[in-house]
Amino acid sequence: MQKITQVFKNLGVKQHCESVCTGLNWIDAVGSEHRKIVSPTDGKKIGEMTFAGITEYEAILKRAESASNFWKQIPAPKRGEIVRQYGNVLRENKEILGTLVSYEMGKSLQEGLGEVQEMIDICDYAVGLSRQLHGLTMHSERPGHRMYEQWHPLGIVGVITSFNFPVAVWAWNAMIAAVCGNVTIWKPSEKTPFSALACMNLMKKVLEANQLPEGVFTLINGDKAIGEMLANDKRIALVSATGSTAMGRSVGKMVAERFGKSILELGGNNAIIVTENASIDMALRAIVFGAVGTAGQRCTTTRRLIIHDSIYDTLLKKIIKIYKQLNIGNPLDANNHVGPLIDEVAVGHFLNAVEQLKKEGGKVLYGGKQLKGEGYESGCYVTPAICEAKNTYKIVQEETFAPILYVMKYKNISEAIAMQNDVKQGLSSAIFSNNIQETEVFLSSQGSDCGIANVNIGTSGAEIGGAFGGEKETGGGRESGSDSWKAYMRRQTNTINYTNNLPLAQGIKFDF
Ligand code: UN1
Repeated sequence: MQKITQVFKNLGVKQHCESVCTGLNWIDAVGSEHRKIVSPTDGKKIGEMTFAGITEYEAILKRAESASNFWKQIPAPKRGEIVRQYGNVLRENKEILGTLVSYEMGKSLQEGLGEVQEMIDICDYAVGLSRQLHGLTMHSERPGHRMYEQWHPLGIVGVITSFNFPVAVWAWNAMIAAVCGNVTIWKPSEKTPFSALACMNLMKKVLEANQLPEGVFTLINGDKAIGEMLANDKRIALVSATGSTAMGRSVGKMVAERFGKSILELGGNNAIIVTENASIDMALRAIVFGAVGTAGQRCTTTRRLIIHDSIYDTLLKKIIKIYKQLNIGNPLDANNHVGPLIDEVAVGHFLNAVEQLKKEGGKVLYGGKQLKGEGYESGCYVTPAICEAKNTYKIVQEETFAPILYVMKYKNISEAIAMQNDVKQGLSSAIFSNNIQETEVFLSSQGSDCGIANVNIGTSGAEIGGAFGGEKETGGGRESGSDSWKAYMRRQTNTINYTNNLPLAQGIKFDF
């Protein structure tokens, strides 16, 4: 516990926050709510956080509006310089920020550090991007005319993030949005407000050193009501929301109603296909990390395993053997592989899913229980489950945010791909095979229908350089790398006439 207290101190995070953070200075909270935040790691109180209401929201919006006018006029490479400095601050504080993430959220320290590394990576990416916000030039059909397109900032971007990646997903959005000339207002999960506060405290160092105005990056700790304010607010040009499909459906509707833009990164129901031509040892590592990493609480978690019937029994035996060796416990202890679920409500969902699976005719092959006793006082620890199931079961069709791996058999590759695609979600997918015909079919237009399709790599742990997101009920948005930045800007087509005539396009005659 001593170590955690020191972490808070070093990050400048007060464990009793009575005002709302705006990146640089604080706004006093008027009549707002205090929330007790508890760590799933040990069940102990982390601290108390003030959650913003409409008064603080309006104050923050005003700051963001005036910062937006300033920030969009700063040249993009200079905006990149601010992001570069933030990346360096993160490098210096990787260990302590990773520790706080691990303690507050419950993911293993390795994964907490990995999450901060993901922030550093996106900073590097955004710095380079700040000199590459390219538009195209086109040939005009009219003589003496030039056509090109340019990309302008949107203004204010709202970022709603989930508890499972309490810091990295904000960075994917905020760093790209920043080099694109936008200011951001971040509403983190109400379950992990302290990690968010720590990110903003680190940002404060950069804002102060560069004498930037209030409001370029802001944080508003609050609950659903604040998310709805962002979604309904015409002043917010883009809302990027990560979370459940139910949340995305509601946010998406509100934003669409006012013709705002949205990026939705929602639920996944990701499968790995293991064919008879797979390297089993490689597949094993990917399956186990994909299914139990972050205690099954990644949107990219491996939830379904589709195994060729000729290797089904052998592979399952090996997976169960590894599950038996997994150490479950305090995520800050480097010996443990699996930490807790975020809270006891999540444990309830886990246990209910296992029960429902049994009712539908499925079989629990391993795990599926809540852990009790010494080290498990928070009530949030479970043994990851391996369950024999059919893809058509109602429970298999749903995303349960917990470590449950549904295993099923297939006979031919087209059947396996059809099973992989036969869910509502479309985020991540993978095939393990050394047979090029199988892997190419999987990647073809007849193959996986997901936003991410991997070969001999698991479903989770995507790198920031690619566009991240998925199809169907995953929401269709793309964040992070590739050309995802385009969603954070508005495109303008410019046609310039450098002659003394005014010819009309499409050859239209209009003489008088
Ligand atoms: C998420 O779970 O919302 O691909 C994001 C991964 C991580 C990001 C997951 N890089 O597993």
